Amino acid sequence: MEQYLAGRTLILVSNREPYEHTAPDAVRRPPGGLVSALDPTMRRTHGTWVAWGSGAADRETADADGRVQVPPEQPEYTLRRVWLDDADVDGYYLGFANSGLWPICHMLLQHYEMRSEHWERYVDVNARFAAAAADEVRRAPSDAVVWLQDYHLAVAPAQLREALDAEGRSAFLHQFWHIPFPPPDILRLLPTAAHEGVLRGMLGNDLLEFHTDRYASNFLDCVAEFVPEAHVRREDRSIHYAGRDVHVGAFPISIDTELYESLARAPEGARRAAELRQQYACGDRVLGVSVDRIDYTKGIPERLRALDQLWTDAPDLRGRLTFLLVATPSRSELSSYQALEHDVIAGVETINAKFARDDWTPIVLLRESIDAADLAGIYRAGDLCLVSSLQDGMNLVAKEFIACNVDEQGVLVLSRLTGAADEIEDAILINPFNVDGVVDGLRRAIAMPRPERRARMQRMRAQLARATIFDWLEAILARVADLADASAGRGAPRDRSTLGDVAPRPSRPDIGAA
Ligand code: ADQ
Repeated sequence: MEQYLAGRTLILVSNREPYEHTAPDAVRRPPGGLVSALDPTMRRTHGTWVAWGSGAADRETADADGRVQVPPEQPEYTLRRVWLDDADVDGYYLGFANSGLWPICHMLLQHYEMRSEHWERYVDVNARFAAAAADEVRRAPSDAVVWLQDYHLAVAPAQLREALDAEGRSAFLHQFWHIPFPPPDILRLLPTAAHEGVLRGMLGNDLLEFHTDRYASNFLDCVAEFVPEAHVRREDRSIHYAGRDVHVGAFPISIDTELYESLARAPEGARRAAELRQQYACGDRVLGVSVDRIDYTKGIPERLRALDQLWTDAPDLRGRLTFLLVATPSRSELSSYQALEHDVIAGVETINAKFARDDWTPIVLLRESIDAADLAGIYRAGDLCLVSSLQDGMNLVAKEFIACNVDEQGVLVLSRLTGAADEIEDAILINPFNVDGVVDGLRRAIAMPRPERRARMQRMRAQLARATIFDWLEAILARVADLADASAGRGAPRDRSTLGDVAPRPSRPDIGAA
């Protein structure tokens, strides 16, 4: 991975930090694939990670500039913390990012709430991230590559660019957008200052990375419509803006496939899978699973409606199909998320009251956070996994299920409104808004003969093994190297076929065509 940086200093900027001090001598590592994939790269390249210092003991463990060396037990890179107070968290994080941009980008307008003061706070907090990143660029021992993450930081790239330009400094700026990007008619529902501000902010980057071609095209369409002075070139997916070229590409994110597979095969995962199968899937009984944060984008009430309909239409599945629903509370500070959690619990209770028998409960609800080994066992045990997102940038659960399905008997029933559906070819695709279609998809999954299950799962596993999170990272860093070399006059861009060799991909998504 390091070869792509060619001696440049990597500065990562994200909302969440990779190490949170809960006490002076206690560190929490947030779960999640992104931190696990990027932390080793940071350790090897000794760069800097700029993020919100959210831990109770973060201030006392950092210096006056908010800097602390991590990992604490063996320091290898710098974590630069940005401090937010409660009003910042309310306005920037819970407000504009999660009540404004999140529902707009997922096109779920009934959840959209806009307050001018949230937008103002968002711009202000982004400026603080940008100032911290600019300071790290100044301190960097070599040319800097700044990699921003996600929708929390849409405005920061332009703010950072402006700060660097004012000092005559340059750095390569790029951003990965983890959620969908909406078409112009949806983005325009943000007030003019906000939708133009988001676009102009993102145009501060040299390269913008989305999961799919669709999101990349939506972004180009929005720029063409709302930023009149930008010149959009769809043929090579670039934008000429403010005297620079901004490149746009599709880079579908993935998971550490080998890690999930080894967890599913390890004694703990295998034991958990065997227990679940013994309890719920003996003989002709069937176990369905799902795993999500409780978020309205994930389509959990829609999933419950489909299950209700399935057990209503197919009495033979009562007592036969058990559904293990793992649904962990998230963003509980927001009342809409609390209400959703309440609805999910009530929905499960209603279905269970309607169909349960003395020896059978239709839906088993697990609301806690599950550790990785346990999760791998749950995925391994599932005869089917139902992903019913109403919109989802990628959806890593679909990929985790495939990686853990080492017995090759599981069927993936996948919403066609996820980024994953553009990539995974052997899932049963459903539209979560269409209850009958979901019921039909579930019935097909349950009835699918074993040889077909195996053949589909084998193809999905082979495809996933060629497109892991490390391939994703490598594809992005290779593209960054090409563009940064070209703009520094270090020669022609790398041969695209080389990039293909480094990071082979399934055929449909484009890994950032030039
Ligand atoms: P999320 O919306 O969080 O991510 P997703 O991609 O499904 O959605 O990732 C969720 C992660 O949380 C998975 O790794 C899953 O295993 C884990 N998880 C969920 N419930 C859990 C539980 N109870 N216990 C333990 N782990 C649990 C955003 C976008 C996605 C995009 C990712 C990555 O919304 O579309 O795929 O970022 O870019």
